Formats: sequence, C-alpha cells, structure tokens
Amino acid sequence: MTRVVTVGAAQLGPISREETRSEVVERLRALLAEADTAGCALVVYPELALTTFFPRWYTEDVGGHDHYFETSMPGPDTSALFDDAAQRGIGFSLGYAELTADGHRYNTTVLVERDGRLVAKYRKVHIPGHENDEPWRPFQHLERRYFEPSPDGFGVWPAFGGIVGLATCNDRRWPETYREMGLQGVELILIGYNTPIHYAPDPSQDALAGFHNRLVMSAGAYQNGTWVVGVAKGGNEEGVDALAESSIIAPSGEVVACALGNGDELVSATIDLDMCRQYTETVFDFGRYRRPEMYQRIGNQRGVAPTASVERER
Ligand code: ING
Repeated sequence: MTRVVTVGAAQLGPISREETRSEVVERLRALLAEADTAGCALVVYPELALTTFFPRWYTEDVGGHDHYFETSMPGPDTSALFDDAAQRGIGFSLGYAELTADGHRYNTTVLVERDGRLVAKYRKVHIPGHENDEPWRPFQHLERRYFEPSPDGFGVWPAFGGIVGLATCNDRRWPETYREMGLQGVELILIGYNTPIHYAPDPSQDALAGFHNRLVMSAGAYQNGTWVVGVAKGGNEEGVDALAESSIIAPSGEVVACALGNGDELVSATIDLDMCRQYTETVFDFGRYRRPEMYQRIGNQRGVAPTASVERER
C-alpha cells in the first residue's frame, strides 16, 4: 500500500509592519480553507509567518523587536489557527519568532499533527546575516542580532504517515542540513523561508536567487531521497523584494509544483512517501555505498594556503 499524503505549500505575500497578528492569522486561515478544499492533510507556512521580517531594521536594544516575538505557541492570537486546523483535521508547520521564559530568542518552527497535537519544535541552526548595524547596506539582515542558533540541531519525527523533518531558510543552503536528517531516515522536509533577492555582500548573486533556491532544495531532496517542501514569504515587503517560488520537490529532485505568483498562494500536490525508497534503496543506499570513514578527516582548509599535499591522518 503506497503512503500518499496531500501537502499544501501556503505561500505568503508581504506582511507589513503595521499588520496585526490577528490580521495575519486570518490570512493563514484563508489558506487553510483553500488547503481543505484541495484535500490537504498538511499545510506548510513560511518562516516568521506571523510578522514582517523585522531583522531588516536595526534597534539599539536587542529587545527592541520583542513585540514581534511569541512567548507562547499557541498563544492568544494564534489559537484561532490551531483550533481551525484541528477542526478541519489538517496539520501544519508554522514559523515564528520565539522568546522563551528565560529570555532566549530563536527563529522557530512548530509541527502540529492533524489532531492538533504539537509534534515538534525546531529552532533554526544556520543564522545568516550580521550582528550590528551596517549602514552601507540598503537594508539590514540582522538575524544574528535577534536570534540565537539552535542548541538542538536537526531532528525527524513520525507524522503524517511518514518521517518528517524541519529546517528554516538559510539551513536549506547547507548540504549538512539534509544529510543530518537523511541519516535519520527523513522522507519529507518542511522549509519556510524569507529570502531577500538582493544579497548586499555580492549583488552578482541577485539574478541567481531563484536558481540557487531550486538548486539547493533539489540537490538536498535527491541526495537524501526525501521530499522537500519550500515555502516563501515573498513579494515586496516594506520596500524589500523577497523571492517567492514556493515549491514541492520529489526525491528525484524534480519540482512537482511551484507557486506562480509572489503573494498569498496555495500550491498543493499529492505525494507518495514510498517514492523515497526508489532512491534510498538504490543509488543512495547509505549502508552500502556511503563511506563515512573517509569523510571529516580534513578540517576546514578554506582560506589556508594550499600545501603540496594535505597530510591525511592514518
Ligand atoms: N534568508 C536568506 C536565505 O538564506 C540569505 C539569507 C539570502 C543568505 C541570500 C544568503 C544569500 O535564504 C534567511 N532568512 O535565512
């Protein structure tokens, strides 16, 4: 019996800094209703799906953006989404800014099953951008000022009939993200992202933003025999153009469904989790073909002048 599940990528357009949580939650619920009509069992929302991407603005006090953070999940503004989803029998993943009781700030995603049960909480591992105001930039990317990196790393969880993993935005650019979950048997990786198209440190990459987005998620899917769902908050948000192109990607690396616009848009597909085995039991049979004893023997040589030969530890 094949394990099929219908997944919805719930792409968001811009969220303005004035938009209230309840106004945003109404947008999330509208996408949930569309997903219900499409027969989805799971809806994937973007990174930081409840607010504008506030790390684009510098505040002297790190707590200056705390009004964009959630101190509980669900909370007073989000319980309507949780209740609506549970009533419809639809699970979801939701990215948001988490402020813990002991004062830690994380870029967090929760995974909720169809019955409303909180299955997992994932905190972003790879925190991009910079820590202090850099006035030379047309806009800031201060995630490293406002978020701590995850202390937990990558996990996978039994859910929706398969093995589900979570990652967030910049995580998707690092091959280790997918392999850490691939080694744990992941079959479906859910990734929300907020990706400015302009990359100030090297503007030559701007034109490649869509290509790099597809490249890393397709590679990660194929090289680990897993489905990948990447979901954007896209469009022009507070003057910054962000990449959309939310996609559902098969273990073959093929994009099976993609958003056409850069606003609120549901993209759905019925995926077969058993397709993972066509890759994990053949070309990427880790037990048979992978050579872990040959990896990680050389530290990070980047930036070190090459020598005639790199002594390998015997
Ligand atoms: N955003 C971007 C991302 O990794 C970025 C940051 C953009 C890094 C382009 C490098 C190049 O998609 C987040 N939120 O991680």
